[in-house]
Amino acid sequence: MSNLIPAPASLQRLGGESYFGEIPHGEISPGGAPESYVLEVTGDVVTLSAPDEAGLFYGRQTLQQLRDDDGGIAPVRIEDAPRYAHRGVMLDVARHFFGVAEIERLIDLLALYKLNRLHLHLSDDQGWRIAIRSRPRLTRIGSSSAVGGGPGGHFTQRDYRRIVAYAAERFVEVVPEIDMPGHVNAALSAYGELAPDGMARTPYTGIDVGFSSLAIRKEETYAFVDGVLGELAALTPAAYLHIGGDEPLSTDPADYRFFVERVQRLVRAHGKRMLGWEEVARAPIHRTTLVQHWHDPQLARAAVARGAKLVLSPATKTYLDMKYTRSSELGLTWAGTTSVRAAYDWDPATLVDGVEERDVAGVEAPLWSETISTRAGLDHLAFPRLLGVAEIGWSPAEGRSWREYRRRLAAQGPRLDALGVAFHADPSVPWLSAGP
Ligand code: TNX
Repeated sequence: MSNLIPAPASLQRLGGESYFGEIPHGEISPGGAPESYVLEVTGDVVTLSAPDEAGLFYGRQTLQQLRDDDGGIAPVRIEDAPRYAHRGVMLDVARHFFGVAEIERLIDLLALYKLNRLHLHLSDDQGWRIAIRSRPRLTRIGSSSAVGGGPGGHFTQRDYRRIVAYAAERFVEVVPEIDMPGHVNAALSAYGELAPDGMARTPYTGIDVGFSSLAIRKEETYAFVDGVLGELAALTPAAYLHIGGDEPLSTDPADYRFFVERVQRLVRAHGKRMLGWEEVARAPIHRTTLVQHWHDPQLARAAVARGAKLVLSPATKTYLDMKYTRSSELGLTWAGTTSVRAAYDWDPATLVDGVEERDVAGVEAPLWSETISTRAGLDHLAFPRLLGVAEIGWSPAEGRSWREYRRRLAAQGPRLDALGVAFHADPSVPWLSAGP
């Protein structure tokens, strides 16, 4: 069934009185897919069972979504399971920094819509956002800049652990990204010896990409990368470390392949799997590496040919930083404009020729932050488009249609209002008013 309630085709309505009691925790019962659940509501009782705690959690989320305005839940039976294991959002905290409170609020919203990955883009040309004990200048120097010259900021390791724990309580895994070998101006402002010419860079506050690179043939670079990845691996319970790898426009192609292969070995030596933007498929990647498709169908096919699976983040559909329309105030347009409909009206199994359902680990919506620095800006770009991506990640393709979805999305308006989410009330959706 769908994760935006109610989905008419996929839940079985039962007769009788509504249920007004508490929502139970539910019971673990073996069998069934990970994160799945079965629930039944009658006037007297709710039964909820799942093979794991995540499934119980999602069952409770559904029950909450089923409550009507009077607090009742109409009798129903639901058997529900996610289509993909990876259902994510990425937040770029490097171009503009967002602090712990904003991240925790975002995690709450992810959990409500059954998203289970938060990918944090922790470094870029404009700022380095996570404290690394062995390299104190990364944050002392590298975190003080941001796009447009804002104040910057960073997470202490304690902050990061707190985010990871908060997320885990809501069955969200944090995937940290250190973007390399390009997008490293902030790191080079702190440790000039890592630059190809050995010269420290000045902080960067613009939004161009592709001008920086680590020195690929210096051993010092791998000591640095190993130190950073080691600390991150120790802080991160999730299976994956994201090494970026996008837009290596200032790195020689052979050097790039050498770098990715070497860093992949470091990731694996720290007991993790590698995740990288699609460009990493140019290198001989391992089949346990996940490749994040954003743009180029050929690289997606190259990744699959190497036996790797894909996280689908097509820029034309899932980039939450694209403007809704030409007249939107916030956002970029390099991939075009993305309507609420366009963000929903696609299917992972048919997105890229030569990429089949079995090649897809999941979907992820990236929110790059060149044009946003506030909660309101984040809300506006992410909502409601993120809900569409969440549904694509969870629900089967059969029975999904924009005509039907837009009505269920409309019903989320009052809910988002109640949560204080400053969503974009796009005119293509017949929003319900928030009530009297
Ligand atoms: C491309 S897509 C980037 C980012 C920008 C984004 C803006 C990708 C892996 N890299 O560096 O922030 O476009 O939309």
